[in-house]
Amino acid sequence: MTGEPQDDCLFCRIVAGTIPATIVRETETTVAFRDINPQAPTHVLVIPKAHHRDAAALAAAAPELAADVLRETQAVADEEKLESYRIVFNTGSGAGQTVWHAHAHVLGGRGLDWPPG
Ligand code: D5M
Repeated sequence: MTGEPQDDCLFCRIVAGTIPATIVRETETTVAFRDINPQAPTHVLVIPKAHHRDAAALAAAAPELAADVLRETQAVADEEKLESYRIVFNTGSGAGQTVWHAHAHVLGGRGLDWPPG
């Protein structure tokens, strides 16, 4: 069920501490950790602690939590001293989503092309 921890969800396990991650920030409702396969000098994922399968489900079920995630992306950008950066929510497999727990990518520290691939 949306919002409930899922035993088979990688990011729920990171929230629970049963899979290690390099955590850079944590709030009551969110965790931010370094991506295991970084695509830029700074590549941090910000997730809600509650399980929602993607950004659309998160925004529909828990808009205040979605706002917490967005606020945390900005806190990460500040801490990492990023002047320009990109916030990405890959939503759906056609957009490259591979982990089905909503997450924002914070990418920066290099020039970023537009449009993305
Ligand atoms: O992004 C999913 C991202 O999750 C992808 O960039 C790799 C990252 N990932 C996968 N496993 C881990 C662990 N264990 N720690 C940190 N980061 C991880 P998507 O938008 O779904 O393609």
